[in-house]
Amino acid sequence: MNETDGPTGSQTVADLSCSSRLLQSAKDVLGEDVYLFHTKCNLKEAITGEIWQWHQDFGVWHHDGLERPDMVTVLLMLDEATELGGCMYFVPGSHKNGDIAGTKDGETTSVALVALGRPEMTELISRHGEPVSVTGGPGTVALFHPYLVHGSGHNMSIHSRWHLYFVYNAVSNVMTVPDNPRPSFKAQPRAVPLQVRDEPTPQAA
Ligand SMILES: O=C(O)CCC(=O)C(=O)O
Repeated sequence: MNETDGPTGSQTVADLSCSSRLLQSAKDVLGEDVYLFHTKCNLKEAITGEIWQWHQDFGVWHHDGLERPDMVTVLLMLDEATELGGCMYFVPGSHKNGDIAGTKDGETTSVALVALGRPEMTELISRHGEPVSVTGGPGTVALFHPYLVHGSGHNMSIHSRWHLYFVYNAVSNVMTVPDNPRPSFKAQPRAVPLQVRDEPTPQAA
């Protein structure tokens, strides 16, 4: 979405990805220049929006050729995220476990995941405590580590829950492109550091 010459490109997303509130936060967390590994918008529609099983993100990105989890995901809520509406849940502290073995599941969610099942989650939650819901109004932002265990439930509400995700990678975390790489809109190897570029705030008429 941040590549404005692509079919799903959005100038708004491109501008947001360079705003100080998102980009500088990512740079502060990672302590160096960053670039966008990918962006996406998850449209969890009213009533029909489906679940994302418990999972970590870095396993897939490691297969994309990244050695280190020196990355941060910035979640930006476009709608109100509620528990009834299928908000995200985080298992606090779970990112400290590194890669946790799971089972590949290409059926349950529109994106194939390495899902963590009952034995893994029972052990993890017993150790780390109950998952926390990530709720908030439009404009709320949450940052999370690529090893953080997260998931979300069905949207049972009559309100859609749209989230934007900006995945920033440290420029020093060089991607070794594998033999069969995923398309660059999913796994961007070009590490061009982003510069903070704040757009003027629109004035009320
Ligand atoms: O949008 C959601 O509810 C879950 C998204 C997610 O877990 C992911 O993109 O890795």
